[in-house]
Amino acid sequence: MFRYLPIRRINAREILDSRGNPTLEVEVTVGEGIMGIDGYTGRAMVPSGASTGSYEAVELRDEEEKRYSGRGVTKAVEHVNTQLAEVLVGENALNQEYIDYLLKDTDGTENKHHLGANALLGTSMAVARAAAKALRMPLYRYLGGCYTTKMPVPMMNVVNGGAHTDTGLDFQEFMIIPGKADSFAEALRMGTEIYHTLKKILKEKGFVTAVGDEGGFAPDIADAREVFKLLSEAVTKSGYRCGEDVYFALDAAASELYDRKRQAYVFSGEGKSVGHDILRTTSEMITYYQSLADEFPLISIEDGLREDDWEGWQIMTAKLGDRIQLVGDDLFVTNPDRVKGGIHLQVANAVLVKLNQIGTLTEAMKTIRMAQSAGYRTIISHRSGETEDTFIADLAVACGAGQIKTGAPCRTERTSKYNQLLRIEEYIGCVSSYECPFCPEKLE
Ligand code: 2PG
Ligand code: MG
Repeated sequence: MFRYLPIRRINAREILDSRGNPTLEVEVTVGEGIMGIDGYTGRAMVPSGASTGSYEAVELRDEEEKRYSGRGVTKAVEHVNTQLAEVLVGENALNQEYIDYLLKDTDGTENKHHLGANALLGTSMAVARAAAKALRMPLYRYLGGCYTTKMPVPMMNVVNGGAHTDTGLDFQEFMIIPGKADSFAEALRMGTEIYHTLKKILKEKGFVTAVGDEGGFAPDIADAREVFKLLSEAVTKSGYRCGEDVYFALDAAASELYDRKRQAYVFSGEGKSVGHDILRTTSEMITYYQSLADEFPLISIEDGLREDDWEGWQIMTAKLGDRIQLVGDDLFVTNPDRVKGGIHLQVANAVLVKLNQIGTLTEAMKTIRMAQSAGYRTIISHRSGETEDTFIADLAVACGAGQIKTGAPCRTERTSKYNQLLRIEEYIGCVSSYECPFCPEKLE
C-alpha cells in the first residue's frame, strides 16, 4: 500500500502512571496528504520502574523539587516536541530501524541520558503504532508478520513484596504460572481463579487483602516459605495441581537486598521474628533457592543474585540452570551487549525484556533475537509503574516471546494487557498456540 509513510507531527505530553507519578505520552501522526489520506495517529505511554537496575538507560526527570517532588518529565516532553520532532518529521515511519537509529543518534549518549530514554521510547513506540494503524494492521501483526501465532504464558504476580510494598516481605514478586492450559484465555481464567481463592484464604487467616503496585496481595508475611504454602493451598483449593497444572516463579530482585558493606544479602523482614537481620552469602542464596525448589514447584527465579555478580551467576546457572529458569532482569537490562556477555559466560538461561530499560523498540528486538537464537527464553515484562498502554501484549505475540510478566489479574494497568491478549488470541483464531515450557510433556 505505502512505501513511504512520512511522519508529519509529533506531540508529547506529561501524563500520570499507575503510581500517580508523571510519565510521557507521545502521539505521532503519519501519512497526512499521502494518497489523499487524512493521516493516522499512533499513541504510546512510557512505563517506569521502582527496583531499577543500575545499568538501565536513563529515565529523564525534571529534578525540580517544587513540582511533583522532582519527578516531572517536562524536559523529556520538550525534547520530543523540539529536537526529536525536528529530526523525525518527514522521515519514513515504515522504516522503524532507521527511526530508532535517528533517535539514538540524536541523543548521542550510551545510556540515553541526554534526551532521556523515556523521551526516546515513547516516540519509538508511537511511530510503530502509527505505521501499523496506517497499514490497517493490528500492532502484533505489523511487528511480527503473518506467522505470529504463539501466545505467551502469563507469569502472574499474586503476592507483592520488596520495593513494591511497605510490608516486610523481602522478595519482590511471587508469581503463579498457569501452564497446563489449551489457550491463553484458559490460562488467564485459571490464574484469576487462583488469585480469588488466595484472597479468600488470606481473609480467613486474618491477613489484609490490600494490593501492592502490581496488583498482587501484600499481606504482612515475611517468610517466602509461608507465601509458597499459601499459594499451594490456593492452587489446590481452586481445583488445580501444583507442579502439573500450575507452577511458581519468584523475582528475588536481589540487587535490592544486597548490602555492599556487609557483603551479603540482607533479609530484614524475615529477620524480625528472630530479632536480627538474616544475612545470606551467594552460596547460601543458591542453597536457599534449591531448597525452595525442592519443596515447591518453583521453576523460575528472576534476579536471584545481584546485577554485578557474574561469577555468582555462573555458579548459580551451573547448579540450578538445568531445572530452573534463571531470568536476568537487572542483570541484562534488555541491553544486547550485556546479554551477549551473559551468553558468553553461560550466565542465566532467560532474559526479561523491558522496553524502557533500553529505550528503543529496535534495540529491544535485537536483544530478543539474540537471546532466542542462543537458546535463552524470553519474557516480555511490564514495569511496576504502568499505564493503560497495551503495547507489550502485542510485542509478546509479535516476537513469539513465549512468556509475559504483567502482574496480577487486578488493577486496570495490568488487566489491560491481559485483555489485549484475549483479543489477539481471538483474532488469530484456531491457529493460535499456547505452549507451556515447564509442563513435563514439553520438556526434552
Ligand atoms: C521487575 C519489575 C517489574 P520494576 O523487577 O521485574 O515487575 O519491577 O518495574 O519496579 O523494576
Ligand atoms: Mg525484576
